[in-house]
Amino acid sequence: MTARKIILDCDPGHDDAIAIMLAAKHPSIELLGISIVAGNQILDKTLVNGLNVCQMLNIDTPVYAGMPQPIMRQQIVADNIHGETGLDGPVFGPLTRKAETKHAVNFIIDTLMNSDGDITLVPVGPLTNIAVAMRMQPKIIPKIREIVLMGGAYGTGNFTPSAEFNIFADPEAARVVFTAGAPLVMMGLDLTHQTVCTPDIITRMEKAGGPAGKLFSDMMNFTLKTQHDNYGLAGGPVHDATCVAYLINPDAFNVQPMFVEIDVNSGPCYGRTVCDALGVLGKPANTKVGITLDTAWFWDLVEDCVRRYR
Ligand SMILES: [Ca+2]
Repeated sequence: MTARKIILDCDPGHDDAIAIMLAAKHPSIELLGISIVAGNQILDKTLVNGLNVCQMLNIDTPVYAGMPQPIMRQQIVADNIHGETGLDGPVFGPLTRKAETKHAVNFIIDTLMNSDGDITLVPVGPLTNIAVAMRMQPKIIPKIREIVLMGGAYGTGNFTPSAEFNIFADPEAARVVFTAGAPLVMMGLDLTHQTVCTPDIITRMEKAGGPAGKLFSDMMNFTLKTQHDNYGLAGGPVHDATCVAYLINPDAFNVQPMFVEIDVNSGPCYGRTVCDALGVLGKPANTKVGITLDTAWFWDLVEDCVRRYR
């Protein structure tokens, strides 16, 4: 089997770091680059976090800095969940790892334009980088094999009652991406909340050992508290890692094709992913929406990837 070529577009972020962990080492994935966007924190911080994770785990994948601001709305961050740095918990050594000089949007455009249509985009933060790339060079759109994103929900949101953070942080960008016509897979909160990382999981990854086991534990012990305090959850879901897991084994997931559109009106549903689960609109489905995953398989996969770092 040839490895699936992906660009991981992220805003690290605790669960982003675990997505990086999976994508960089699993043999089914060829990680072409990591593009960073503002989201969980401002870009200066998410970039440093991405570089810190790569440095600590000896991941030599190129890292690119992208959009520092959403397209239209005023910037928001998720410091309630991810802390002041955007990746509170672990202690990193002095950072020597540097980002590439090329802008992330140009990296995405050039990589897709030079490809044979075999590259999958995996955006797990606000969709700003992807939307700007699509607007700057629309010819990339037919080149995209698939977009497997973390964001949204068909049920309730987590940043407003209607909206999930990644989409709410840049609804206009999400609108661009969801109307582009590229094949979409959406891992929303309904699915990602099935990956709540409870203390027994943290202990398991700690025991798996190595730098990734320690990083996993230092990170997830932090979100254990913030997710509980904010949402009453028994631990931090590792939302973003589900997208990489899906690409490794889509058979471990149940997805339902739906017509999904993004509410960009300035009311209480701003940033909502409106999912036509019952097909009442009669419009063709544009998105495969994640419903359930095999959680036992998922944690085995995470442990397997943790063990690959020594
Ligand atoms: Ca993220």
